[in-house]
Amino acid sequence: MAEEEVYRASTYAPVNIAVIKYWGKRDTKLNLPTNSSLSVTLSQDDLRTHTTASCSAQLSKDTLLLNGEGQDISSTRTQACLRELRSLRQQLEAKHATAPKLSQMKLKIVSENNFPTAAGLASSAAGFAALVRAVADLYQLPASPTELSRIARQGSGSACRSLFGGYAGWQMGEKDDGSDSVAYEVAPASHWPAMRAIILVASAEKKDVSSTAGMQQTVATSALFQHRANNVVPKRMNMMEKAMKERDFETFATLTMKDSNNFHACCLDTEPPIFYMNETSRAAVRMCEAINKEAGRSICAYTFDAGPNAVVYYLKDDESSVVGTFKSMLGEKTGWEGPRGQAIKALQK
Ligand code: 2P0
Repeated sequence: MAEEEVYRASTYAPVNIAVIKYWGKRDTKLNLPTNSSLSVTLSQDDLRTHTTASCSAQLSKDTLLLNGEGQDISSTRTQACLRELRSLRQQLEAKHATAPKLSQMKLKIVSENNFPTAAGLASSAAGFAALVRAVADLYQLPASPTELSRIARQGSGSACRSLFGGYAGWQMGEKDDGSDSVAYEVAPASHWPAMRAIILVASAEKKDVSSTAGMQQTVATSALFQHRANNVVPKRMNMMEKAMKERDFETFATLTMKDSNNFHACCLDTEPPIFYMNETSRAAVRMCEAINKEAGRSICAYTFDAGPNAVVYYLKDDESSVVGTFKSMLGEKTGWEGPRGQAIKALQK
């Protein structure tokens, strides 16, 4: 009988690491940012969330399971995503009288991350992107990745970029309702197959200041941040997009490192100051600088998010110079910790 039928859809969404960072909201409810951003999506084989969404008339409440543990689904962010998706499904059901009334059924969402929690990677980006696409697939919504990115952004800002593979941008938009604050594809992963990344795990501990709280402290107190949002990032967006499209690694590397440093300078300029990088992170910066100096050009680029772990981008041909040097440093036990030989390679093809 139709009432007992279980409807189900599964999908993957990758982790993305920003090279022009999102930091600051102009609307905290809708996660509307104060500047646009750009990211590189890590390979789905390495770092991704797998999510299955199902619904049936038998379910009595919405549930969300992450890595086998029940999660609080009542948060306003998750509720905003589910409300939008149900509303789109209702519109579809109104148009097609024979479509089953999935919008009236409760949802069961089951997610698994394939990367170790110890990596200290923000999983909210891949998590919300996978959740939104799994439910959209379940509801058979004719929604484009752009439309889904508008919904995922309400779960977590950076999640909108994980709806696209490869090189993705998030345009800040201008409208108060957020309808133009969406992600877009700059280039697919296949555009630059030599790109590689390694994640150096400096600490697996939870960060002191969450991104959500930290960025609003910065917005409220840092004059440097105003300069970043108004003057620095808009210029870098164009330059970085061009570097990605032209596969210009040196420009990509220079801008990636400069933007990471500019973001962390704004954190330091916040009252009270926010320290995400630690002594081990700074050792990675020095190591990249030394590798680039030795090569006579930028062959690796570090970037740090709201935590001490480094993501280092490099090209396949420079693997031995970059990874080899880091491996020898890691072998000396300089404070790096983490699974899989203390460093996680991502973007392996
Ligand atoms: C980014 N980060 O662009 C930047 C760089 C951290 C540093 O996006 O409040 O978890 O959920 O919108 O997306 C982390 O912030 O914040 C982040 P919310 P989110 O990737």
